Amino acid sequence: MKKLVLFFFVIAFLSGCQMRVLNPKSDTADTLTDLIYLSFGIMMLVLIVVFVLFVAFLRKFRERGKAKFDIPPDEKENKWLEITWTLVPLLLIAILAVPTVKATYDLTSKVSGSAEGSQGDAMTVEVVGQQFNWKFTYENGKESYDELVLPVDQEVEFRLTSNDVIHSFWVPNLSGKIDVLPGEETRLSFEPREEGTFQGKCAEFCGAEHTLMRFETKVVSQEAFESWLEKE
Ligand SMILES: [Cu+2]
Repeated sequence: MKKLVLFFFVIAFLSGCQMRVLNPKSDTADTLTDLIYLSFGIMMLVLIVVFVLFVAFLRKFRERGKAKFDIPPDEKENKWLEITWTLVPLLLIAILAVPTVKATYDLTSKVSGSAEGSQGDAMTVEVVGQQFNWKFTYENGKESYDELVLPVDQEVEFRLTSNDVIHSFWVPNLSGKIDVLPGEETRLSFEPREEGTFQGKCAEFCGAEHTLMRFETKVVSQEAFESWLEKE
């Protein structure tokens, strides 16, 4: 048992686990992280109830000394027990489903809303994924490779497409994943709320050098962004 615990900590340490998903730095990422905590909470609730009952039953029905434990007669029907174990999972799924569906619609309408021009203040960045790098094109035509620079506190809408195979655009601190498809445009939007450098990557196995398909997302002040944008 001790070895198993040690093994777990060594693996967790060596994996360089950074928990970026649980360290949100944008409005979109906040929503997603809340959902993770909610589902984790429900899971822990179920886990604790099951384990407490498990241990309680083990104690209650254990064999004591030499006295043999009599197997009780089968329970044929128990209306209230059956209602309980039907309703409780339904209730838990409802608690999880309602905010999940709401968040999904909110995040989708955020993007499709700006397509109709109702969110005129969002900045647009065109993203092209290709084996094995990322190209970002800004509104003034400036291009950058594997380096995404964004102003803080500014809604950004990404329009993504691929030059070859299917990729997936992912900055764990800032947003969920979005598929990047050849011959089709997908969209994603978020508003970074803190300056800093965040690791981005391709989250869809796309070939031999897929692991090299990383990029840096630098969230900087509005002024720093303007001067970067004007720089050749
Ligand atoms: Cu890729």
